[in-house]
Amino acid sequence: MEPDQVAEMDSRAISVAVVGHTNAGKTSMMRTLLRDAGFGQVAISPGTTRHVEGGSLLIQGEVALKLYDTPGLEDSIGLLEAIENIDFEEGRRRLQLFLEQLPEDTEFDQEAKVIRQLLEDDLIFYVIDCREPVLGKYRDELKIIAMAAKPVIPVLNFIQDDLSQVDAWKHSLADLGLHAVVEFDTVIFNFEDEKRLYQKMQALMASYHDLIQRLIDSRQRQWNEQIRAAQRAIAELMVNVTAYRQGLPSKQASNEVRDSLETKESWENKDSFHRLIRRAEEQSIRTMLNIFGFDEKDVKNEDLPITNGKWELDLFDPVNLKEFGLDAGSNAAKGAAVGVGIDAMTGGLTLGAAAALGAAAGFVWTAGRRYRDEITSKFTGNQFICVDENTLKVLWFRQVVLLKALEHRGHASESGINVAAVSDKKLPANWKNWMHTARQHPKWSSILTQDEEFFTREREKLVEDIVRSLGETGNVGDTVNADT
Ligand SMILES: Nc1nc2c(ncn2[C@@H]2O[C@H](COP(=O)(O)OP(=O)(O)O)[C@@H](O)[C@H]2O)c(=O)[nH]1
Ligand SMILES: [Mg+2]
Repeated sequence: MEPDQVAEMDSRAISVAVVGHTNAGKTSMMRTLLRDAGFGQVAISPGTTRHVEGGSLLIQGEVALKLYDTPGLEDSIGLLEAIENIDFEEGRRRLQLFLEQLPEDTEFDQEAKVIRQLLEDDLIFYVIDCREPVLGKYRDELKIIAMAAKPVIPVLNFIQDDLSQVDAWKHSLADLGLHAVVEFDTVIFNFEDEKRLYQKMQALMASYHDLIQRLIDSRQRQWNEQIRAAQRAIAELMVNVTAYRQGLPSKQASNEVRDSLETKESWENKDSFHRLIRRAEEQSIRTMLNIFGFDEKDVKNEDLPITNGKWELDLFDPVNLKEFGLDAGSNAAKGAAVGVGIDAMTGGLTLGAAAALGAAAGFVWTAGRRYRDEITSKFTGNQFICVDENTLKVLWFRQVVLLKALEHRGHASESGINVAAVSDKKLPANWKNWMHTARQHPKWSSILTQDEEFFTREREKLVEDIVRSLGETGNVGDTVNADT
């Protein structure tokens, strides 16, 4: 870019007036753009926002965009009449005169605040509830807004609603010379829609091109980082839980556990075992909510704000298996306790085979160091309790659908996290390998402790493999069916 052009580029923050009819979703839009569920007040009743309230979008700590939420325009027909009574042609001056001549006890108290904001700000977002037909009152609102002579971006809200009339609105807006329309549902969030909003700004405000580009880049970076951090949280959880095991003191005790698992009697450590795994899941959920900036106050220990079917279920509730289309298998058929299995698989070998390997190796452990505990345990009679594979699958699906739900949750959303039915019940292609690898490395689990063997290159590789598959598929997986 030429130096003289640089001089023309504006790097001041852009101020935006968010205006529109009452209940169109102005405050909701603020919340979603600011990623702040606590901004302002949102309600179905009119006149919830009575004052102008502002919030900022930052690029590396510096304000790039100032957004001003305004009270709703209620009586736009009366307001337009009052403004048109002012004998002055040019729009902006007319609005100024209207404000100057306003009596103390005016009925247009709220509207005056909006008009002041229209005159002050650089750009206007006109928020539309597009479930509404294009009525005269909206045309009147737009006439008033046009007098401010600022670029206007009509924002079509409630686009996901069955009643929405997106095309009719676009048509009418085009009639009024407004073409830079965006569709932006303030409750169901879509990052690409937000990006399009900034791109429309860029098209309308050439002198701010670079600043807006930096804003787009910064938001994109932040979004990518959030997704990646959430994917890592899932991968870490899976490795931690899969690798986790509890030793059983003696062969006799383990036989008792095996019996009790198969007869559904309670095994005395079962509750604490379940608690540990549940806690790991809850921590991961909390981490993900935090990553996406959702309110910590909604997250109580056993009362996660996750509703609809499977999410109200405890991780170990057998109903999960059906919800996720998993085969309950032989354990459930026997009425065995859910969620715990005896690790008879020692690095993919049965205990008998591991013992044979140990014997064949003549206790030379270099070839199978990681089997040492298991092989030793065979001789000393120890066995291990671990999380059974069905529970691992349930854990995986729950995390994956949670991530999808959070990616599309606007900060104006008032309902619990709505997790739609899992359409794709496929596991990632490498699922078996991953689980197998994690099982072989009990020290990779941070469920209870982290020792020096925790942060190994091999573990990191496994975590990154899982992250990659979460990023690649965009859905739950490719080729392996959950039931296999
Ligand atoms: N389903 C849905 N509800 C929305 C949407 N935008 C706003 N709402 C709800 O509509 C009501 C009014 O929203 P609010 O942001 O207070 O409107 P304002 O008066 O323009 O500030 C609130 O109950 C919001 O939760 C949307 O895009 N979809
Ligand atoms: Mg409001």
